[in-house]
Amino acid sequence: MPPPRAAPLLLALCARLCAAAFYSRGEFRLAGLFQIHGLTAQPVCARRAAAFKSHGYHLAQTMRFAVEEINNSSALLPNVTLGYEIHDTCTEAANLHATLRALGQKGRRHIELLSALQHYEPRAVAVIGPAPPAATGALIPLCISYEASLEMLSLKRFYPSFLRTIPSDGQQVKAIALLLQHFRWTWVALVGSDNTYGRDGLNALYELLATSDVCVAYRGVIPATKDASSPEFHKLIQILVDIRVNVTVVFSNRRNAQPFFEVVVQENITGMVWVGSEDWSLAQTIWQVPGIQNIGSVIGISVEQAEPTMLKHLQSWENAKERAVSGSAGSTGVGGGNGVSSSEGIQLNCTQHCPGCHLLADTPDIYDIQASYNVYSAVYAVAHGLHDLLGCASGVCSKGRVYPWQLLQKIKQVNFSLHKSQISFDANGNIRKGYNIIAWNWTGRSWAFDVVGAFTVNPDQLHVDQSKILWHTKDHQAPVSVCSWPCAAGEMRLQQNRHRCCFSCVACPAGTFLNRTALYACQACGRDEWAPVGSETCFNRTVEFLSWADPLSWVLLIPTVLLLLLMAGLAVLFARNASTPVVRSAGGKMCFLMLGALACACISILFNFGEPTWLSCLVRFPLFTISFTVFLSCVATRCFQIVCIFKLSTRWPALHEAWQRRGGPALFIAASTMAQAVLCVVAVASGPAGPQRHYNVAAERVVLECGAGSTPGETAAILYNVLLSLGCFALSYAGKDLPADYNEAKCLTCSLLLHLACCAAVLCTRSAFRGRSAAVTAALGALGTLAPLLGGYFLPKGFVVLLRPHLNTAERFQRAIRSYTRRRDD
Ligand SMILES: *[C@@H]1O[C@H](CO)[C@@H](O)[C@H](O)[C@H]1NC(C)=O
Ligand SMILES: *[C@@H]1O[C@H](CO)[C@@H](O)[C@H](O)[C@H]1NC(C)=O
Ligand SMILES: *[C@@H]1O[C@H](CO)[C@@H](O)[C@H](O)[C@H]1NC(C)=O
Ligand SMILES: *[C@@H]1O[C@H](CO)[C@@H](O)[C@H](O)[C@H]1NC(C)=O
Ligand SMILES: *[C@@H]1O[C@H](CO)[C@@H](O)[C@H](O)[C@H]1NC(C)=O
Ligand SMILES: *[C@@H]1O[C@H](CO)[C@@H](O)[C@H](O)[C@H]1NC(C)=O
Ligand SMILES: *[C@@H]1O[C@H](CO)[C@@H](O)[C@H](O)[C@H]1NC(C)=O
Ligand SMILES: *[C@@H]1O[C@H](CO)[C@@H](O)[C@H](O)[C@H]1NC(C)=O
Ligand SMILES: CC(=O)N[C@H]1CO[C@H](CO)[C@@H](O)[C@@H]1O
Repeated sequence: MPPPRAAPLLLALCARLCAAAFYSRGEFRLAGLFQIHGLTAQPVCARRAAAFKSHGYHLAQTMRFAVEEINNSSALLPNVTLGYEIHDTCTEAANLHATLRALGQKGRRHIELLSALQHYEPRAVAVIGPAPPAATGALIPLCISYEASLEMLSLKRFYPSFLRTIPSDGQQVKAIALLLQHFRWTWVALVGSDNTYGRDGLNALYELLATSDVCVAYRGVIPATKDASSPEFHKLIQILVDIRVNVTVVFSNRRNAQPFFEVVVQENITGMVWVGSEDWSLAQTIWQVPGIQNIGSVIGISVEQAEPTMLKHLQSWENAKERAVSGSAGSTGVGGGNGVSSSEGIQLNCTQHCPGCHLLADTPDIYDIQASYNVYSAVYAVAHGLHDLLGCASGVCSKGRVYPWQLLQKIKQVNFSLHKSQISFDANGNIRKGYNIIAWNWTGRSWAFDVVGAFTVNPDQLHVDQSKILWHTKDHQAPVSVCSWPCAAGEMRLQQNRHRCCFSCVACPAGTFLNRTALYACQACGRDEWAPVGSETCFNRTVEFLSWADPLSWVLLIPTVLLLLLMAGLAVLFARNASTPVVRSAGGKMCFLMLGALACACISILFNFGEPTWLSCLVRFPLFTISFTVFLSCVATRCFQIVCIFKLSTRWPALHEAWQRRGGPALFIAASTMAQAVLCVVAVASGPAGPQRHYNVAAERVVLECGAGSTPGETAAILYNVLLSLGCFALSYAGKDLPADYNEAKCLTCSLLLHLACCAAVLCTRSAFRGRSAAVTAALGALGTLAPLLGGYFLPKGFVVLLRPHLNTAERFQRAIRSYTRRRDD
């Protein structure tokens, strides 16, 4: 990249104006660029009116001190002497020239040599300067800046050989963003100065905040005028008042911040928190603005405080120098110190004031101290790089040629501790260094500041001690700056306008929850979960079934077991008295089939308890229905037979004989059972088998049931049993006038009625009860069916067999039949 066309002209102008102010010989020379003379109106450095810049002077002194200290040191660069040449940059144009001059190759004109960077050996191995001049950014082989913080300089594409010992503004922006987030200030205004520093800083901050939960209510530019009465200022302040923010970030340099705060004071703005960028937050010109005490709280970013030991050494060294100067008063040249002499005559015009300059310099302010520590670090970084490059670690330094590009590589890798702080550079050549967070303190007689926190890099972290901040608020608590107050727990934010921070609150509906990491939408719960209205979590839905441990299970199990025991007892009793007329009239061997069927039906009740499984679901319904069909079929044949004996056998004896001989009862029972079995198979096959989870019965429960509930097949099977019962009912009713001992009619009719009522109840409530209650009703229904039938059919007979043996004789039966026949014949 060739230098811009204007450069030769500027060079011609400046070459005669500014040049090395101090220099010292050495094997390796460092160039330092400092603005020792300031120019305001005309770019003529030599004017006697040239303002003396104590800031630049302090920095130059620091560089001399650092070089001397390294020279004196036996550990760093042993037996190697460093030299320096310090140029007064005076102006931007002179800065360009001074840079080129410092890098000029011995004996050659600087413009030519720019073509062969690889082989060129400049007079100085490195330049320590305020900033790489814009035109030469890419050309300087090695430049370390002590005060250029622009984030743009991190772009290694444009500034490949640029390093700095001041943190980049990108870091500062991160620190400010973290600070706003720390205090939960989500409604803030940003104003920046109208220059690269302010614009770039504000842009970066704006972009960073866009990804956070902080909203920028307003973003403005401080007018570039120094005139505090300008209406633009008042308009800006008026906007800040109108948008009702309590926190304003001022990313500005000190020059532009001063009139801004003058207007803030004029407009009587109080009760605002001002977050300051590093350039103005400790600047004297700002805190000296009259009336600024009342503008609210000022919290600022400042470069980490310099190590005090270095300052003490520097000060005593300077004092020693000063004494030496006053000792040899009137001597020519600059400083007159050890190894320092003025160079050629033309430079004198630039430094004419200098014999007395240190006397003009007032005590360094905090800003000077930080910058001088940056210069000090830069010199040490170069020394450490050189130390590495020359192989001094082995004890002897090889004093060969040093090309800046070699040195650059080494400096980028340095990692050393300097007065307790660690110094190293990141990939972009920025020093790894954090910031202090400071707060203004007006409680004393004059302005003071407290360090209230720190921002440390790698990883980026902010630590703030809130108790050290003196807030302007009445309750001395951190002020609030929000657009909308946070929603209550479980309430979703409904954005009101283009700002995310302005919202209304809506409770999350049931079945959804608010994830605290996504506050703008409620999220649906999983299928096995539920949530009430306005919830922040989902709860597991309980899986519902009738468990064995349920007290209701016990209530149902006890009668079931008793019933089973009763059946067993009856079976034993009947087996012992199998030949008695009562047992024979009850059906003889068929009694055992009936009792067995009832027992099976009773056992099927047990499958209603516990978590439904494939087996229990598959067995439960068919076992009960088929067993019950067997029982009802037996009852039906019994009733039919009794009716036959007394009524049919006399009227149609042939029919009765055929029924008996061909095994009519057995055939009927088998056929009826087969029919029911087919119905059951259809019922099981038609619906989904096995346990099913039902999700829409209740919000907080998952109902675990067999199958899909009532299928048509099941209903048909139940109806078939109802039909059978009705048949039994009709038959037993037909035999109601038969002899009492043969006649189960009264009890049986009663039990059948009870059974039918149970069936009706079960059929009607099938769809009303789900899960646990469905299992309970099923068990209850089965018990309600089985117990009356057992009681109505077998208990009276058992009672007679056991307690009324005198009624259980053949004679009594004969008599009964005879009396019946007589009655009928009458
Ligand atoms: C370097 O050593 C000389 C002589 O020993 C001493 O006067 C000077 O103050 C030292 N400089 C620094 C910076 O320590
Ligand atoms: C430094 O130089 C002196 C004399 O020139 C010599 O005696 C001494 O050994 C050297 N030290 C190192 C570490 O090179
Ligand atoms: C600010 O206060 C002063 C004195 O209290 C008053 O004279 C001045 O008009 C006020 N300025 C504004 C803009 O309110
Ligand atoms: C310094 O500048 C003045 C005029 O500004 C001039 O008269 C004088 O000769 C210059 N001195 C040197 C040493 O060039
Ligand atoms: C520098 O060295 C220190 C200790 O010697 C180490 O903790 C730190 O990680 C190093 N930094 C880098 C960037 O290598
Ligand atoms: C600013 O602070 C006041 C008083 O502390 C408070 O009432 C107001 O809501 C705050 N404004 C914002 C935007 O937070
Ligand atoms: C909330 O959202 C985050 C990120 O999207 C996710 O990691 C987390 O698991 C969610 N929390 C809940 C309870 O779902
Ligand atoms: C919810 O259920 C899941 C698995 O089903 C289990 O891991 C989790 O611990 C349960 N959560 C609670 C709060 O019980
Ligand atoms: C600038 C400075 O202090 N230079 C000195 C460096 O150290 C050597 C010897 O150690 C001296 O000769 C230089 O004057």
